[in-house]
Amino acid sequence: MSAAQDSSPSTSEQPFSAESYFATQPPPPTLDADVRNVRSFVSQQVAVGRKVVLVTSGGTTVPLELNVVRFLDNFSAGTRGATSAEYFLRAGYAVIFMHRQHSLQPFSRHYSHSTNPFLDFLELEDAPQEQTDERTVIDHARPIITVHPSDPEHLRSVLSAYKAVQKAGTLHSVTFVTVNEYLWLLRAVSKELHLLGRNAMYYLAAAVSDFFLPREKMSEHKIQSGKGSLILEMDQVPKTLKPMVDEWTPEGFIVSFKLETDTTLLVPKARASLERYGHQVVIGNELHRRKFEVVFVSRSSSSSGIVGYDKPGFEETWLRIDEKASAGGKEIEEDIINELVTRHLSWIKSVNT
Ligand code: PAZ
Repeated sequence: MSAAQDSSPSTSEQPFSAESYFATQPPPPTLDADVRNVRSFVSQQVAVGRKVVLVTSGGTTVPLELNVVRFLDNFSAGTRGATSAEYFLRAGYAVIFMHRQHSLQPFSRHYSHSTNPFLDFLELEDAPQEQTDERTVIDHARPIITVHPSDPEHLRSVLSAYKAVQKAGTLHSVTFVTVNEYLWLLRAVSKELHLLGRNAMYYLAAAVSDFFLPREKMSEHKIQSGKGSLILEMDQVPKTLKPMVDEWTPEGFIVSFKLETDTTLLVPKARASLERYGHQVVIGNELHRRKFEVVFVSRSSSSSGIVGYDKPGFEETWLRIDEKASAGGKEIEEDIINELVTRHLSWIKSVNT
């Protein structure tokens, strides 16, 4: 039976709340192991008093079948998340990098198959032949591999940052593919980070689907063609910012992203999100300009910050980089992370004032 032909009554005429979602949709089988690893990483960071940021990155999929052949995907290469993770590491944070499997990752992103294929840096050279006596020549036959990067200085600096992070043990990766895996992981990891109180930051750059097919509405087998058009009715993915702020990690410094294709919507939608969920910052970005400009929207310092108590005022800060500078290697994430590190610090200090 296809999803379109499923005649079972909709279980979700009311949109899913986070609570009803987690009560009805199954956790991924790897969740417990993932949580154990995150817990051990977090306790190591707590022991040395390091701040931790959860970076989410890449797009989520929405499978259409239980034996999945087809799925809907969300746009995102994972560039924002992978790049930002490097700057957070440089700023002294430990990073939990929760990313879509096979999307870009910190450090290796510089040598992805499309931007800088690593094999193109490698050359095969004949091994020297060794003559043991007049008649015998040992031909080692295996050519030597030599590395010729186009920009050796760049490779050296990426490699040394990567090795330093490996040695310090400050980067921990967790992967998701589906929106369901993402939601379960987000809740579980946020609860683990709760231990850090204000020392935890959440940088939610993943492109998460707004709609999904609940398990009970999914076809078990591949949806068959030949019966006309496919009509799908999808449910709304529950909003996670509200329970994050209210329950999972009330002390965390939470930064969400808002992607639009119409720039004029960025600020009003970011304000609405802050008003509705009560977190700290929304970073707005327009699809085609996202590498050159973003807008930080937050509650203005004059407002009480208590949602529903008074009408909050908002302030906007635009960060921009020159397109020429970008072509020369400047990354807007460097400025985004500098700004957030400053804001996070003053927010931590504000608890004592
Ligand atoms: O991964 P990428 O660099 O190609 O894109 C980053 C982004 C545009 C997905 C991110 O900056 C973002 O806006 N994430 C939130 C998307 C949203 O749900 O509105």
